[in-house]
Amino acid sequence: MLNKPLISHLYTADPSAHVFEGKLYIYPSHDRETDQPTNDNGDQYDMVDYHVFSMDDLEGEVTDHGVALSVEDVAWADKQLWAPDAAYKDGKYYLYFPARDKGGIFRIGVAVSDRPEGPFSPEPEPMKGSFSIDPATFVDDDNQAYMYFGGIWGGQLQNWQGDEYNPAGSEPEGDVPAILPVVGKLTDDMKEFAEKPREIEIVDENGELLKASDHDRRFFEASWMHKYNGRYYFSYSTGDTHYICYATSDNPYGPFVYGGRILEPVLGWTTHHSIVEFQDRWFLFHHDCEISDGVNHLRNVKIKEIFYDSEGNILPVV
Ligand code: FUB
Repeated sequence: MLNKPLISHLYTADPSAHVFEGKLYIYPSHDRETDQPTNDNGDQYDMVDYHVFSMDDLEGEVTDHGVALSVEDVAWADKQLWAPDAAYKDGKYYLYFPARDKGGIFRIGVAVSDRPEGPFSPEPEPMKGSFSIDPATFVDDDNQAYMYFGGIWGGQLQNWQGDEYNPAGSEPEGDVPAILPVVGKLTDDMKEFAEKPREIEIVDENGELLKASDHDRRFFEASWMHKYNGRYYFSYSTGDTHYICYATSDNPYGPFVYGGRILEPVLGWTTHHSIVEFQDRWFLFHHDCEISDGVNHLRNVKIKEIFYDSEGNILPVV
């Protein structure tokens, strides 16, 4: 299963992988053909539902559990079910997903199930205080959950550099600090933020915030959080330079020190991933556009094994 398209009967992308009940569960976006125009707004990413997939082990079959949530079942959402994530806490499974609301603004919703594969019942409103895209929910060893999120350009994070949505917002250029991703602690019932989401700092080896001009390293979208040997690893996509990078901290709020690249550019514009430990090995789930021969919005999920050195640095995927 390593390095090959994992699913070929549907287009799938943005895979969030988790181990639940001893199996690997994959929560990807479900790409589809569309008449929407291709632009920096991401209109071509015109998805309407999610399927959940599972694997008993890496060599076995991939089971498609069917539609777990549809946009037509989400009262507040208009369109564009983008990159989701899932979490388990206290006997329930939660699916977190971004979508444009009826006013065209990306918000983040939550849906609940008794089973990891769903179906998931959505809450009638988006999470209060949510904005932008790409939720990644991380449940720490003390059972406290956090959501990391945000994405610039089509993900609208540049429109939220203040408390209000500013349609004129744009990505800064030059020596000023880059736009930062956001984290918020979740409530015990996993349905709301327990605090106002705050920015997380990504700094270089001198402790300086990464600069807006540093497109090879600055955050663009695709947050993911995992823990390895007690350290917090925040990984993300650099968007227009197409890298998956990571930064580490001893605190879930950061600051995170830039650590390097995990994945070089793949076929297709977007790159988006998750990192999970399964059966004592570590895996990167990501996507490219192999099956569609390079159509940016028709992607397929792949798995690669990753390794750490003795100091906990993630070795670049070859
Ligand atoms: O799948 C739609 C968007 O493309 C995701 O939300 C981004 O991370 C990018 O992969």
